[in-house]
Amino acid sequence: MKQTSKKRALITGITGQDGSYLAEFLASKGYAVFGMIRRASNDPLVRVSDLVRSKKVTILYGNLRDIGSIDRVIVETCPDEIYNLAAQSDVGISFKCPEETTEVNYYGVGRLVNAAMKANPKVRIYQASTSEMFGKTKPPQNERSPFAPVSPYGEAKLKAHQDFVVRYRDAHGLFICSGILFNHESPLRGEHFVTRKITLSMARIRLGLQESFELGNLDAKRDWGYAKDYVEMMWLMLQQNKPQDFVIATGESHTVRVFFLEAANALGMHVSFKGQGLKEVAVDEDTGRIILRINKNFYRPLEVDYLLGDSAKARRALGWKPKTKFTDLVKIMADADLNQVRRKLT
Ligand code: NAP
Ligand code: F7E
Repeated sequence: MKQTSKKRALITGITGQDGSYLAEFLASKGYAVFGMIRRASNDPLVRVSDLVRSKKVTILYGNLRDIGSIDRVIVETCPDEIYNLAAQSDVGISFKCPEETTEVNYYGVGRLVNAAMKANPKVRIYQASTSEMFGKTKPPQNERSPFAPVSPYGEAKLKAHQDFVVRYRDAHGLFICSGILFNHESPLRGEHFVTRKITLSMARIRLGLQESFELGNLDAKRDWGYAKDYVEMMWLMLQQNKPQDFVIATGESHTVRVFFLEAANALGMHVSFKGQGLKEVAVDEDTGRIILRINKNFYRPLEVDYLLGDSAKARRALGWKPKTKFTDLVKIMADADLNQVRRKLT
């Protein structure tokens, strides 16, 4: 009987939130999974699942800033599919480090795509594009909406989408797709993103380990989904007959303020807001203590006010349906942080 060899998938950014979930998903589909990581001064695998830490995923050192390392990783892994999740993904930081952001999120994509295409013109590539490319565009946003990014992060991602996804598909017949994903969160989310900052801080306040914390703009609206639900769509995009771009979103949008209130609710806390503008605070009704203050340093020089995705195309073509409701997502994150903080106490 003819042995069918395993499909080979290379994930860049495997140490991040999506990389970890995607590695688990692809391994469950029977793929040989390879992950590219960059050198760090401490354990780069702290945030990821046991599977990524286990020998079931092959880890290789490489950096999107280093063409030699990318060439070597591609030669050593011979991937059928590449998922480019590596990025400087923090929008706020992109205003402070625009050059690093452009270097990784734009030029890095070009290095990877060129190296991959040279090694195997039939390779299939997923590019992690983003709702930040819509920026100031009026909601709801879909694949036909104009792009209007306001941050160096959004700009670099948009240029990568235009130059290395759309143009390479047209000019070279490359199988490359952009997943235009709206915000997606989980217990593996980096601690500086607003959702995880809220659930982690609130869990610590609830257990008496922290008095208060600070946020910036409470009125920005985001379409927040559950990261674990989103990674399957990355894979499905690469299984289609034709490469195409898809918006993936829940179609529901909430303010940061509502996320905070929902997290308090999930942790059994009673909170209320008092005051206005930079003087606004949130008070824990049970203790009378101020637990949240506004700090203007957490505001961005330019803000994306309102993101709300229309994923009708993905619903039709990929059968996409978000499985996890907003309140369940907040509960999953709040419970995970409460348990994690409790575990550290014992
Ligand atoms: P994340 O947790 O911040 O992970 C980013 C990954 O990129 C990390 O593994 C990081 O490695 C790696 N990386 C950064 N610079 C690199 C470089 N120069 N060379 C190689 N690797 C590098 O991000 P995520 O939330 O999982 O998001 C995954 C991708 O989707 C990103 O491209 C992001 O821009 C995009 N995206 C995310 C969302 C969202 O809501 N999560 C929405 C739309 C698009 P270290 O661990 O060493 O830092
Ligand atoms: O901010 C506001 C902030 O940093 C959300 C990345 O994954 O999703 C993410 O980008 C909102 C913004 O995510 C704080 O001003 C208030 O309006 O959690 P965030 P993001 O900027 O939406 C997109 C789709 C990506 O592609 C990105 O890679 O929350 N906000 N106070 C705050 N944000 C942070 N981080 N910290 C605060 O204290």
